[in-house]
Amino acid sequence: MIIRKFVFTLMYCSLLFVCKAENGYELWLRYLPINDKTLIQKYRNNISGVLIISTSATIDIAKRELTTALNSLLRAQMVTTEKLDRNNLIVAGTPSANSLIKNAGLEPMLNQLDDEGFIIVNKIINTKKCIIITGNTDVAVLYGTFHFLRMIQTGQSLSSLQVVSAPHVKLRMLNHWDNLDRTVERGYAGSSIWNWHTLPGYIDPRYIDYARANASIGINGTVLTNVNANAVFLTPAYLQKVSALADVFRPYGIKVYLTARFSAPIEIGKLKTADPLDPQVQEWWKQKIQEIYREIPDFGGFLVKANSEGQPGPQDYKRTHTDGANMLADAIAPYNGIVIWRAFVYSNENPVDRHKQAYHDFVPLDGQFKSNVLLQVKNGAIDFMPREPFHPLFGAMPKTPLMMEFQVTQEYLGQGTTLAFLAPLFKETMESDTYSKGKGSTVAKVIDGSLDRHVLNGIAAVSNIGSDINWTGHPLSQANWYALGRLAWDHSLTSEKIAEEWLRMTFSSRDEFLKIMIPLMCESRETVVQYMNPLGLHHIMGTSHHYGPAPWVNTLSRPEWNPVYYHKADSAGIGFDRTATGSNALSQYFPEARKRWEDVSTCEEKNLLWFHHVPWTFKLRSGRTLWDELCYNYYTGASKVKQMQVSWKKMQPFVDSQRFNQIDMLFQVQYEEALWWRNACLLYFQTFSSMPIPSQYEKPDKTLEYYKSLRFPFAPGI
Ligand code: GCW
Repeated sequence: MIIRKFVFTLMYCSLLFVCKAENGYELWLRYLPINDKTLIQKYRNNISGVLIISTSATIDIAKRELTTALNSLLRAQMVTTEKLDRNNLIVAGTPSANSLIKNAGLEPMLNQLDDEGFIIVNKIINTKKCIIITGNTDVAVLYGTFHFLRMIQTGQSLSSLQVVSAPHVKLRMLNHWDNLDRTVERGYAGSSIWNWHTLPGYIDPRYIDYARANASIGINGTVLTNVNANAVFLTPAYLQKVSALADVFRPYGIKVYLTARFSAPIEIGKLKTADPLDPQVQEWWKQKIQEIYREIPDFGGFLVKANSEGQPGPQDYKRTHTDGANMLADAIAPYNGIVIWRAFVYSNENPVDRHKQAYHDFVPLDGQFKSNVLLQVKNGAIDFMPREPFHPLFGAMPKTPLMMEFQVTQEYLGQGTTLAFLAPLFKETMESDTYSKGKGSTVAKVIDGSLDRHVLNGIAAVSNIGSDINWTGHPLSQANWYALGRLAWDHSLTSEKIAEEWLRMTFSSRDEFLKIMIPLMCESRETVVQYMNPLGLHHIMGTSHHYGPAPWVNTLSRPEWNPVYYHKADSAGIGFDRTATGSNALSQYFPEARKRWEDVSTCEEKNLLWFHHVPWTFKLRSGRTLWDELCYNYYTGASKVKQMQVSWKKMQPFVDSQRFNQIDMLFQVQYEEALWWRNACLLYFQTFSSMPIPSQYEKPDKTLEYYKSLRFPFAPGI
């Protein structure tokens, strides 16, 4: 009887352990015991315990993280002490709080660091071997702690440690497009994790886990609310709720920001106008900001979408974007707050190529923004497409700090059912050369402030986080949240390195697993491009929900909301002519950058139809005609999804069954969606090319009419 009870308890515990650890909730912070016997022994020989002097909530978090992680990873009970009484202690803290660190001779290195960078080194202090994790502030120590744990989770050596690491950009932020009613615009992972109704009284433990996950990858800011903003968030009751979240995030080094609805003075302030030059409006914002800082003394600032897609803004009063941004900037400056103004603007009254509109509106304003304003620019000029050339604003506004806006949520990349590892996309943009100050003026250098000497700089991304147990819906999409944080910290990291780190921590460090999965992850976004938007095609997704293909849509009131606006297929060919014979959007790039794109024969084929309207019979480098190349891409892309699926099946021995099965099923969904994209697009474009799908390919099994008839009124994220 007792034995049975024991066995049952054991089974129950292990079940609990497996479920809890393997539903994906733990993200990359699973800290499962290291399996490799030699490795674990090596680590045990090098680590005996943790010496941390408690001085703040942040330092306590570092201490807890180190001990729980090491106890589990090394299957050993770590000593915690405040005395250097043995060898192989991890000594973590700032020099000001810990005299051992102060006297360890690290000053020259510390002086080179900002207040977030950290150092991890081996030292002998008072004849005792130890590992020091330090930085100039508590949060730097926390970042160092997470880095140190990442080294152990990824099997790195701890002898001769010489890690000195500082973030490449100051603001590393998530933008949540979360609404009051907990819907998430373009969210595919359930509802918003912010439960506004039960805040501020109830602090969901998930808020803490959110902060911890972000701190582990260096994210230091979060915009809690949708850029399509609601003024209610600025009312006293909601500010209290925001304040409760800020209290949770503060020890993790994360500041909160809100989106400011430009018409708030009218909607909640009872004023007649929101004109930024009106003294009453200015006073209203001053009072509001004072109220915010009373609640949240370290409030980060505002993110503003103005005069874009129907949002109110200064142009409603014939004022400029600078009038609007500077009014808020002046009001928030006394508190060291900032204003992040978005450059995502285009207007249906404007017949000019949408690609050109933001540049046209903002370049003349360069140099006119207050010093606490950043302009947040999407990576490309259209809208988070699977592939976009870099936005021509990068490099074109040297006097204004431009902040990068990426999209981690996969609005246009298959949403919640598709694997598209986005590090290669982020890197492709960051490594693009704007030539604004000659060769080597990369987007990365514009963004990190090094090109034009901006102290204020940052990278933001639209979050993919929701209430799903695994946070991101698709388990493999966690990697995109991770990649964003890691690249914002250090944009020189390679996609392979990021994929490897994430896979080791989130799944398995087995060679057989990594050998397949690193390339699979790194090629996944290119595969999506290939079966959705090959050769520079763009924005041919289903209108409004952006789920699946609908290149035929031409009935919406705003021209640039119709896919036909973007592909311009006709009997002569396909593609958007953005050269001098067309919209001439290319003229917005620096000559060296645009040179290769201008000529159809030198333009990289991956961007061909982005910049050119090309005849169906045009010969590409492969020797195939454009039509055949299009077929080749759609068919190859879809078959690559099949290959991913087959490869994933072989990963079963290395992955827990829950996540294995979920991903396995999602690959099947993705495969069916890839076939849908392939068939629907080719059947539709064939009505213009009048050319056959090459005979080696299986024929689409459904008609174009069938694909056109599909409707998704309840697709998520709208
Ligand atoms: O990508 C588009 C989305 C909108 C979004 C807009 C923006 C928040 O379809 O849902 O609105 O961009 O970035 O403002």
